[in-house]
Amino acid sequence: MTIKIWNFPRGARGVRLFWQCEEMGLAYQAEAVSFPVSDAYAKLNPIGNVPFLQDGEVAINESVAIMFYLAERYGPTPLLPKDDPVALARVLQLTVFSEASLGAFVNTLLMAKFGGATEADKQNWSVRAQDSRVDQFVDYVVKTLGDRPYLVGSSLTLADIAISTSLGVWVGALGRVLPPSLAAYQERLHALPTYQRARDKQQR
Ligand SMILES: N[C@@H](CCC(=O)N[C@@H](CS)C(=O)NCC(=O)O)C(=O)O
Repeated sequence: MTIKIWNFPRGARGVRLFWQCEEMGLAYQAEAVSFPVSDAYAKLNPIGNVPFLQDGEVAINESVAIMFYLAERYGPTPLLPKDDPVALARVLQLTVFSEASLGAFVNTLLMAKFGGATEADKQNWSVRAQDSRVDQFVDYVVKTLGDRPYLVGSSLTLADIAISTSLGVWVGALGRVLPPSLAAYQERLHALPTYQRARDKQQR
């Protein structure tokens, strides 16, 4: 049985999953999805987005759900520390926050930037409100990280993989600039061999 992870050629959230597999030593296959998606892909994943995972009879979307699935199905893993309830709760909270708050708001900003018909659309009240909310979210990550190397405890967790990916989309697709402590954090994470192998799996 092979874990298959479907992703767009430049889909950051698919790399998030490749990275987790690399960390956990899981074999996986990266499957390319073209945009707009084919009818065949829409049959597999009717919502038509990426990433999407197939693992035997399991077929799911939502990258954070896939992260928890992989950790639960193939763990235990230090990425999801279960012995310490405080650390476990924080990892769960920050990993969900990476998409439910940060990633979701960044996605709507992307829609406004690339889909807004007029400058007024691209800068409407909702866009401005979400932009400033994302600034608050980023500031929250700065405060949560403090001067520590990882968001929770003393080693990499799902929270780092998840949040670093959403920050990468904010910077890469929206051209925002990370505060210095997060820029250094991102640089450290991107130097990890597991991240580099994941990024190299990415179809360009
Ligand atoms: N919350 C979802 C977001 C997925 C998402 O927005 N994926 C992007 C690519 S990174 C995408 O497929 N965009 C096109 C679309 O949603 O149709 C997740 O974490 O999987």
